[in-house]
Amino acid sequence: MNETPRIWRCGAFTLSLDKSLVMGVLNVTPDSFSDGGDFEDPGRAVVRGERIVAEGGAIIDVGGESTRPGSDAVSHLEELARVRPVVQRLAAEGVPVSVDTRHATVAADCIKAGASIINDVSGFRDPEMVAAAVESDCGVVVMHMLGEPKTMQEEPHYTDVTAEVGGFLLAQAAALEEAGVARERIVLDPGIGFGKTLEHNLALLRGIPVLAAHGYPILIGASRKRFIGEIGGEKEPAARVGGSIAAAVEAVRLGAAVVRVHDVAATVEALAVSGAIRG
Ligand code: PMM
Repeated sequence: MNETPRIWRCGAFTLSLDKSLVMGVLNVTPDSFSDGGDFEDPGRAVVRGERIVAEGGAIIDVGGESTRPGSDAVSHLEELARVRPVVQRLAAEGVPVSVDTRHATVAADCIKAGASIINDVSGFRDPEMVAAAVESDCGVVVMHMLGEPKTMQEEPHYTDVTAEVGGFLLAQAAALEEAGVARERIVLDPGIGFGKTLEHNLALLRGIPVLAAHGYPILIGASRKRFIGEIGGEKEPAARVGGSIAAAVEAVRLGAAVVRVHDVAATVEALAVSGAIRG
């Protein structure tokens, strides 16, 4: 067991983890499950990114490929054309920008355009993604996903979900460190909803303290996800605000360092109050 670093090194930024960080979601896709189509136009996407920061978000996570269950992959060129102008303009404003991609060429080009973090939902399984991280000094988010988005929700099965997901994340982190990515650049994410049932998601959230005890900061992305609708009964993802805030507050209380959310202002306010109560 290791001491968790109190900082996250992300390119030019050294983010303090003494307080939890909110990462705001900016999907520049036509088909993401809760905000698909809203920010396809780069100008509107940049305005949304600026709003994330104004509302207290510490990081803007820009994604150009929907990874919702059943979604089709887009071409790397198409993905890059969506994200690059947005990354470039927001990074130029001096904000930490992360690029949510599974593709090394997209990651490398976005780093050149000013991104500070690679957020890889396939957990750096591709050696070229590892190389893209090694060749830069960006932060990395290593996320667990069972298989591929197209099929991941087809009867996902684990013998011990927390042990298996934790084992994968720790092995990937060790491989990244071995390749030359400093520990202080690495954040782990159990991948809520990525090949997981409601029970799997709850087990992973309850298991945050066990994963955090290994010494890497933890990121949780539960915002608006299907399991929140399953519990609360809300079918419309954008209306799952209460459940999303509850998940973010609980995740931080259990030890998450970063939460990835759509409803930035409400989450920042909730975390300020829950943090004050905890002292
Ligand atoms: N979830 C989505 C996309 N990217 N990245 C990380 N690190 N963790 C997540 O949980 C995650 C992610 C899917 O949600 P969206 O369609 O609302 O972006």
